[in-house]
Amino acid sequence: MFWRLLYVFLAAILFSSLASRAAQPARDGQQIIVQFKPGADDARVKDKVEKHGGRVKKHLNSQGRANGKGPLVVVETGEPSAQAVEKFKTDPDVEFAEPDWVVQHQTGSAGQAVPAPPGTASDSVDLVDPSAVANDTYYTGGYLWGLMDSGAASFGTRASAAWAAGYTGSKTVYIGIIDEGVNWQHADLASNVWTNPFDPPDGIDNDGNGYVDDAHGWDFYSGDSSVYDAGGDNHGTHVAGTIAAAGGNAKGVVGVNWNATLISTKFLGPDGGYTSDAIDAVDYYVDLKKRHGLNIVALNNSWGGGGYSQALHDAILRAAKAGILFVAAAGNGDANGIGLNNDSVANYPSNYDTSRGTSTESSAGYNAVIAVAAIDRYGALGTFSNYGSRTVHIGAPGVEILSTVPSGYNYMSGTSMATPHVTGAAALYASTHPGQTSSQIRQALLQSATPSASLSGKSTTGSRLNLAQIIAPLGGVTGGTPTPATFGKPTVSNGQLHMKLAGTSGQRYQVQVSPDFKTWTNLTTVTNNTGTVDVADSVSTTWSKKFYRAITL
Ligand SMILES: [Ca+2]
Ligand SMILES: [Ca+2]
Ligand SMILES: [Ca+2]
Ligand SMILES: [Ca+2]
Repeated sequence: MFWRLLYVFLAAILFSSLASRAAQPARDGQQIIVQFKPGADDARVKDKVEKHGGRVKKHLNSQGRANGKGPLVVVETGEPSAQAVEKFKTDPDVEFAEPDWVVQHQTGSAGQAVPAPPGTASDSVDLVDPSAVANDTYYTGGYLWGLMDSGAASFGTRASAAWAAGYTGSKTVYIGIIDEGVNWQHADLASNVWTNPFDPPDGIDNDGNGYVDDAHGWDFYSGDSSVYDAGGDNHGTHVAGTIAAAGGNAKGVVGVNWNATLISTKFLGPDGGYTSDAIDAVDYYVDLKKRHGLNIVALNNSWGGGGYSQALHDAILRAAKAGILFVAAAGNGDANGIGLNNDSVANYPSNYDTSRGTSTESSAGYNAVIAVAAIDRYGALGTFSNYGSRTVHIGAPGVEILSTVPSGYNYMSGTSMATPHVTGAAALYASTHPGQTSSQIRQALLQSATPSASLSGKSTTGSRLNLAQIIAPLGGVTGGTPTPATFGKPTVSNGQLHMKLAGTSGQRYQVQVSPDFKTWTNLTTVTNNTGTVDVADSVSTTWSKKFYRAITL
């Protein structure tokens, strides 16, 4: 009797803790996930499911099958999932059964007026990036605090320092976005969205991955190939822009990466999404990486909710073994939006750990999960942001983040917005360190982070993301440190472009020019004797844009 009472008491505590998380969503299916043992074939699975009063909704496209695992199945139960799970658990053909948790994206308030796009660049400014970093108008207007570098006091990621050193990402780095869909036609995203070369749109699943014409990814929410559906997908499109909105196109925003290749898997709709669809999404990327060799570096997971899922843990373990990082939002607090301690009550998926295996999938030998808390522009932890000295790894900008949405640009706040800064950092780092393993990339991101009072005792590193620290020290520029933000606005006279270069008096500079921020050519050397010095260049050019930078000699 005593033990029975104790059990009930514990269950009550767990239940109340879970209940204090985000409110239960409408898409609360009476459905469960069942992992069958290897011997069970499809007919046996169907029999067993019907015997327990359920219906096979679908077979997951589990990569586990390749490793000799049995079928992984979503079952519609017609009764509360907890009740159904108990029935299946005791079946000798079943490895494990669990609720198919409904999860939500992790965005807090979005309420903030969007500034008008700061003046469309004039002809002369279009030719020259006055800050010598990025010419995207919301960047030059100072709205993208999360990417900026205003010196030691900056709480942004200082991505601009990496750009100034010439590192702006690469199309050969692939990132998976498991979220709502992404508007792949957005003018500031289109150039960085993946088009599947293995499955042209012809009504046939040419690459045999189970998804017909998955041209830009797959929509697991609706079970179709359109990863963007008009009227929604704000959150997924916003996340995509922070990772890799096109940079240097004199338009809108810029992502941590100016260039990258984004692959969208939609599984969230207005009423959330099922964990089973997230599992299929993870395996979708594992398949692309394993069969086609795509350099998929990380998956962005700005969502969460529900309880532990062994089936999802197994999928993340499979991804980790394929060298794919799993970057996850720490979560946005309780029903009142007050941040919670993930050490006390686990938040999923950010609390998964791939250094630990399960009864069905062995350890990956390292943790591929990076759990991300949100900070604001003053370095404070977002009031909504979850934290955890053992379970949250790093902080990143997540309050008042301006990025792409289907209709243009908008602000959003949440650990959802912090997460893509870290995913973007993994991509940028991978583009500059091509030989590194996922474990090394993760270690580099965490070790180079900057200690922050607000994250001390609230994360394993006690630190915030710092791209100046992780990427800029690579150098790659001989003769000194690039000095961004030192050019004045250009003027044109007598066929010459003139810019004032401000800097240290007496300093000599090598001025370089580039059409794409990648290849730099020496233009001239100048010595700054009076605080500013005039730099001149011909206006005639075959390039559509010109970027300038100055390097101390
Ligand atoms: Ca096709
Ligand atoms: Ca396909
Ligand atoms: Ca769709
Ligand atoms: Ca842009």
